[in-house]
This record gives sequence, C-alpha cells and structure tokens, in this order.
Amino acid sequence: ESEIRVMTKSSTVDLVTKTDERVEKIIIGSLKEEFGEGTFIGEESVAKGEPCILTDKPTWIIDPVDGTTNFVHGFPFVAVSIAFAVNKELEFGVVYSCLEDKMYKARRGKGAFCDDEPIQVSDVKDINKSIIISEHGTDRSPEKVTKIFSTMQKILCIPVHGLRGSGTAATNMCLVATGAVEAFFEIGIHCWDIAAGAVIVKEAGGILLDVDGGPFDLMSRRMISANNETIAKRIIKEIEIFPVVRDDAPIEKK
Ligand code: LIP
Repeated sequence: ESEIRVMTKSSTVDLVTKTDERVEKIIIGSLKEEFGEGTFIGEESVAKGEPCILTDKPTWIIDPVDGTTNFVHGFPFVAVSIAFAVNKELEFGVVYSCLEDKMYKARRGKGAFCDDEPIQVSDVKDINKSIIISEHGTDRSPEKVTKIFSTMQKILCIPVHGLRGSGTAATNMCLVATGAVEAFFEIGIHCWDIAAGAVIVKEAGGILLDVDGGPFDLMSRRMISANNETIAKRIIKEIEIFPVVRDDAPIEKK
C-alpha cells in the first residue's frame, strides 16, 4: 500500500494503522512459534476486544507501534515495545527505537542496555537542572487538557531546564534510563506503552511511582519514572491528577 491506511480508536486523534495490526500479528506469531502458546496483552488485540487482565501466568505485553501518530506523520520517534511478566512481576523488557535504530533492553536484576552498552539514569538531584518529559495523550476533553497544561506550566516555572515529549512513552522511558532526561510522567498511557520501559528504567537505577506518590501500578494508566526519588517527589507535587479508567477495568466500564 503506498498510503498508510489510518483509522481511529478512542477518539479522532487516537490513531491506528494496518501496520500496527500487522506488526502485532507478526510479533505474537513469532513468539508463539519460538516459545509455544502463551498469554498476550497486545494493544491492537485489546482494541479488538481481547481481555486486558494481568494474571500470574507468563504474559507478553506488546505495543507493536508506540508513537502511531508520529508514524502516520513521519515524525521520527517510533518504537516497538515488548515486555514479559510472570506472577505479575515484569521480568524483562525490550524497546526498539526504529528511527534511531537503537535496541534498549533490560532483565530484572541484570542491568539495562542500549545496543549492548550499559545505560544509567542521570545523577541530577536539583530540579532546576532537569529536563522533564510528559505527553498530552489523546483525550481532548477541556477539563483534562486544562489540568495537563496547568501541570506543565507549573513544572516549567519551577523552573526546570526544559519540558519535552517524543510522542512515544516507550522512547520517553528509555530517555530517562539513558540519563538524557530526569523524569517522564503521564496520565492516560496504557500498560503496553510502559511495561518494557519500566524494566529498563528500573534496571538503569531509576524509580517508578504512581503519580500520587504511591506504588507503581502497571494497569492504572498513570505513572512517573524518574532518575531518583527527589526529582520524582518534586514533580509529583505539581501534577494535577484526573481520573482514567484502568486497563484491567471490566469492558463495560471502558
Ligand atoms: C502513545 C503513547 C504516548 C501517548 C499517546 C499514545 P501509541 O501510544 O506512547 O505516551 O501520549 O497518546 O497513547 O498509541 O502510539 O501506541
């Protein structure tokens, strides 16, 4: 196909393409061939009605094209994100940053790597010397957009060195893991966007929390990943939280 066929999901700006669907089928097919039948949580399978419940079973959590809007527009940040969890514990994660041609990976307890080189979070503790990443997602309801931009304004005026957003959560988390930025937070992401990045950030020496400072909850659709607790807690003070429906909520609630 010369043109990428673009469709929409939860809103007119929540894009999906045939490529997303095809790549997910290829990944799941290859994993089944290599490792046998398993349990899969894939962004596009869930969009078509597959369950999104993380059980104790060994589970693959897949985002075939993270940064779909970037992909459609040719904006150069697109990633493939694959994580593996057992007993609800994330065991390893792989993020391939397609346009950068960089492979980020981490296994629980074994460190984090980019193209086989060890990576580590930044050692910055002074918020005034930080770059923070966030995204505004695909919900354009005025009350949520107001909270998102009010949060960004408060963070910018701390002040921090800068606010950024690549358009893909998986890439944003790898930027935290390499020390390029000090923190990434978002309300509205999904488990498949962040599962692999969560392992990579943690194994690079970073931390993961809920946006209210509580424990990280993969299925809650909100999180902050940071280089250390000082930066995380300072950012959390500015985040205006709004409700999102959990990934593992009953279908009728979504
Ligand atoms: C994207 C996330 C990003 C979010 C976007 C979108 P997708 O994932 O990586 O953090 O802000 O709205 O959800 O949909 O491109 O796989």
